[in-house]
Amino acid sequence: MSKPEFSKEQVNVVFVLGGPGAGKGTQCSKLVQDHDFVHLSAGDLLRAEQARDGSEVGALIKHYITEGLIVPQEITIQLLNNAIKESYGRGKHNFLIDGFPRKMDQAITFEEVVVPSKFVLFFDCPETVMMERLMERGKTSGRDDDNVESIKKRFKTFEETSMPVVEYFEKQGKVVRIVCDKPVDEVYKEVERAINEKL
Ligand code: UP5
Ligand code: MG
Repeated sequence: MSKPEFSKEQVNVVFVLGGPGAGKGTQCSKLVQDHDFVHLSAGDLLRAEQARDGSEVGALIKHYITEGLIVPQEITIQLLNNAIKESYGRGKHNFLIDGFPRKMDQAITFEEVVVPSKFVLFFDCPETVMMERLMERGKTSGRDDDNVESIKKRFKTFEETSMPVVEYFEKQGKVVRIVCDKPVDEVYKEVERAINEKL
């Protein structure tokens, strides 16, 4: 087996997982303001690739996202690897990888090929709360997947495909579970505590 691109000494990777609308992006943005992190949202990278003129995989990405399905790992891992390399070249070492890995194959390949993660922040939030947040955001977000049909599909994929990833890391003792059904700043206090303890 080949070595990962980066070692754990060179790069700190924190995976930020949780259901659609749990608040991953919101909390990562706050962490970036107060700490020396680069925030890489796999969903944002995929949406940017979808919108890029001349992208050969744009239509495929749009289909997967609208259906709430997981885009084939080759595409997402390459986008993440490129983004990490680019930031590392600018002297950055700490990365929040938001919304990834959300399928077992991605978890294993990323750690084999790019870098093993340090730990996982898992945002735990009831579906009713996430649905409310996403429907509200959908009024202005312009996201192809912020509508009831897509949201229900995203919830199903999260339960069936992404929760096994959380359980896989839980067995390794790498997961910090954070309850997210609280105001943003209260959630953030717990997030910061986890970061200060674990990194
Ligand atoms: N909000 C946030 N926190 C709040 C709080 N504590 N109290 C009250 N309101 C709160 O938040 C969502 C909304 O809730 C916002 O309006 C916010 O103000 C409010 P946000 O921080 O955006 O939540 P987040 O968890 O980031 O929700 P998001 O919709 O981005 O999560 P998803 O996981 O669904 O989306 P992502 O962009 O990661 O992925 C989209 C799709 O891309 C996937 O469904 C999949 O098709 C594809 N994908 C892949 O195929 N592979 C990947 O590796 C990643 C994505
Ligand atoms: Mg997000």
